Amino acid sequence: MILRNIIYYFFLYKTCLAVIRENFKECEQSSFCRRLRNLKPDQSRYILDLNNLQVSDNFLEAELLNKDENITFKFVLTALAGNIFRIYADEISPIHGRYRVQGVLDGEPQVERIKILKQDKNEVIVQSGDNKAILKSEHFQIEFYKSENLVAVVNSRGLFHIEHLRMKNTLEIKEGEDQKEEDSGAWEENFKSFHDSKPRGPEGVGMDITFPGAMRVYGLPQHADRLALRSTGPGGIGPYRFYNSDVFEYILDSTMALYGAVPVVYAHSTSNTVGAFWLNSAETWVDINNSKDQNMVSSLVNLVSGQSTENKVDVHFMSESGVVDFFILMGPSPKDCVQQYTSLTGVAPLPQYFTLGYHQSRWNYVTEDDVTAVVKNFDNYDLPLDTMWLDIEYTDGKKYFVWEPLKFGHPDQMLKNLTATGRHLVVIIDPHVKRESGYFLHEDALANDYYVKTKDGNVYEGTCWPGPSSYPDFFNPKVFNYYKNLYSQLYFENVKSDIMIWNDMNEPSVFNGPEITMPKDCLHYGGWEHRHLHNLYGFVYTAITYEGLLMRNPNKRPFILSRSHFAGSQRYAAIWTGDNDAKWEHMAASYPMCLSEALSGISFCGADIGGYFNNPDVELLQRWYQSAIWLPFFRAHAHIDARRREPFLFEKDVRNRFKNALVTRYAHLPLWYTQFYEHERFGEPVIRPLFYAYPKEIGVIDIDNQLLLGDSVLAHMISEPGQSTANVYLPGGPSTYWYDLRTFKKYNGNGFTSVSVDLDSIPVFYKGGHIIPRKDRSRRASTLTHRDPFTLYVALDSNKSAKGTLFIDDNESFDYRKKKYLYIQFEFNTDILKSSLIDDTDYDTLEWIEKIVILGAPVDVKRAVINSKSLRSVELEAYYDDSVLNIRKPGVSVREPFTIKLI
Ligand code: NBV
Repeated sequence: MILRNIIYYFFLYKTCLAVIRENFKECEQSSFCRRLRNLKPDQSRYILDLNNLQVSDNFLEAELLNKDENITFKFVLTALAGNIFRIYADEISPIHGRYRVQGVLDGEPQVERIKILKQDKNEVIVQSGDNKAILKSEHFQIEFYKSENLVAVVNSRGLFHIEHLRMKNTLEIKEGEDQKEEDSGAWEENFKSFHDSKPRGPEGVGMDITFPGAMRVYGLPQHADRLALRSTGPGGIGPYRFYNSDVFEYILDSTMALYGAVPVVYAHSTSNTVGAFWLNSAETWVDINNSKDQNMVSSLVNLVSGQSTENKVDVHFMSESGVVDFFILMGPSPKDCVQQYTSLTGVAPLPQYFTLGYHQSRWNYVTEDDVTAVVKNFDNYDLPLDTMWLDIEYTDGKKYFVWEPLKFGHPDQMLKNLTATGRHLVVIIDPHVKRESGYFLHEDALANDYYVKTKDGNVYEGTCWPGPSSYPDFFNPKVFNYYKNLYSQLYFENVKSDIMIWNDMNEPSVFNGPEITMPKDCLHYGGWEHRHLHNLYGFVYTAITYEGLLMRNPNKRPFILSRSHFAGSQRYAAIWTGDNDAKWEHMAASYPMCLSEALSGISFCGADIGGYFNNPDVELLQRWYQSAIWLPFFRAHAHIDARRREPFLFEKDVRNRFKNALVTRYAHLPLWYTQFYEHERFGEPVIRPLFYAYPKEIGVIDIDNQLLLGDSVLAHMISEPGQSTANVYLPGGPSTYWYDLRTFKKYNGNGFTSVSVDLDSIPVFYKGGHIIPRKDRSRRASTLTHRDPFTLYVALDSNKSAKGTLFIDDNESFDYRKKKYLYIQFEFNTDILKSSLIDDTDYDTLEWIEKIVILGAPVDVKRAVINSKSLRSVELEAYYDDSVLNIRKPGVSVREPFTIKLI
């Protein structure tokens, strides 16, 4: 049976069939989703009892009565720092406590003062800063106002619901449940299984929120969908699902669950943005209803009757279990909302510099010699490369932490060879454990009771790559501690701080489990069922890896790539878009998918270049490299059956195009690095959709084939073969300048603009008003560029001015947190370029400024004069290349403030 499952799964992977849709549930097959989704709107069953309100400095508490069932719940509204409200609802003295998500918030959020403006039995008005919440007793509704404008209404359609064991209505529905739910724990079964015989469920929770005035809603990664979320039904595409799953060759334009879950939405109009974060780790479905979406029945009816509908978006969250813990991010801009969200769930710590370079992976580089040969070929053809990756075949029979002895018998030597040329190594570690006697991990787990259990209390056994496997219960603090230690022991001993980690299959993937994962009635630490915390399993696993790598070397910034993720994963890992396909559409999906993650806190995102399954044609592969250099995580990866496609394998002109893409990426690494530093410091995404930076511009709300790196670079993906022109949207209005990176030709931000394209590159623009720091000397690896000088690209705006920043430190340690860094500001006005240090810090670097390139430069400049403390006053050569002004060799250290005057 087990063997049959492995063969079946392997066969699927081998033959590259598209995802089997039937393996994964629709809402109708998830009984709680069906129940919550079928609630009749506008019949709120709840009353907020405002007669017995308890008010403190920061929150108010009241009882919430389900009047149909006569059950009361506890309700709390808290004001949080930075324009956030938190809504919490739970049972009062429950038989079994409900699961509360642990470890996702980056510490306890800071609270903010509230003031009660009005209070009677029907209504309470709460003020916090310029935000107001009006709580209405009847129908239980909360209206949220930003500066007197209504921006969100919680329970606007009366779909708020907390299922309760004692609810007769829910129990009636339960009797009609189909058997589908059984494999993931029919309630009846469940009732008997839990510690004592008292029943536990149903315990679904649902909440609806309406955003009046909203034109679009974004967020909710991970889905292979467009950036702007679509209306989901009824009768439409079905709700967006969160149930972290191993879906290979996933379908596009789909609301199906993928590997990660970040339940945050941003509702946006050209005058306001507001967000909502639903903190729940159980299976969750989200319905969207955009009043202006032509698929929606209501807007069609209005269209026919000639009425125009108001803009508004309704969102309905439905989870299988847990408490109601819901945050309203009051905006009012997209930037404010994202910063509010990252203030709750945290930011990514600055990654090591090399992790922003190029990563070369495939399943698998088969021997140590293979690894060496690939690197050598990169060198032979002068192609930059920072990191080699080893997939599962490097392990001894899929026993993680053990090297395959024949093909990978000298890992320390292999690593030394790599580091000698400035390269790095990442190896895969998956969470399933091979059930083989003698395997230390399995023996330890059995001896110490570390595994997840079945509902009957036996060790749970599933099937994964090694065959029969069990799954450590990472929620158990003992397991957490044991496992993190593995990273400083065992084979990592000799090669202590240099191997970084890739965590895969951590949804967790179980080949023979329901929906290719663990049954929902499996038991975890504390008696929680898998259903309660499924979406957190991969998150906790990466937290362990992060701590393990830190233990191994506390002063080296860990790098982890994780497939499964949840809100807050940015604190531990980069992610990627999983097993995509070598198709144009899959490449196109990489921009909206990573943009959606970036808005949801996870900036460090990429897609397998070339497509994981199948073989891309040469044009697609070129375009893929050209667009991927503008995504934060830059890795080529391929399935075991895909043909080798490393850039050096191609003929000269194609190879040169790969090289150009790689060199362009490497030239911009100082900018990427600075952006990541600023992400950590300010909580803004590293890559951004256009609406984020131009919230008032209506034309950008659906654009997701373009992205912004920080606020200075705009990239437009070429996602069709044979394209010779591109319709690029240049935002900002006529007085905004955009300089084409290929020609430095200046364009105005007049919206859609046709530009010509050839095979050599995709359209990329620098925004006028920005200074972009680059390292233009091409090297084999980023590590070898650390002493190289900078070139500053000064792209002038219509006022002849520009600004930019540059962050410099040792590129790998945490010393930047001890003031060992330089954070430099460059500013150009009319004819003077000035540098200054933003913070009172220092870092002893040899880097210097080699050249200044001014786009949109003043005419007739003859020369320039630099002034700095050590140089005093030195005359510099200035010359034009067409309209571009170059200043040669300022020769000043980046550490030293300077001014350069054009004469
Ligand atoms: O470890 C093998 C693969 C890996 O190459 C891929 O990137 C992951 O997404 N892994 C999934 C397991 C099986 C894939 C068919």
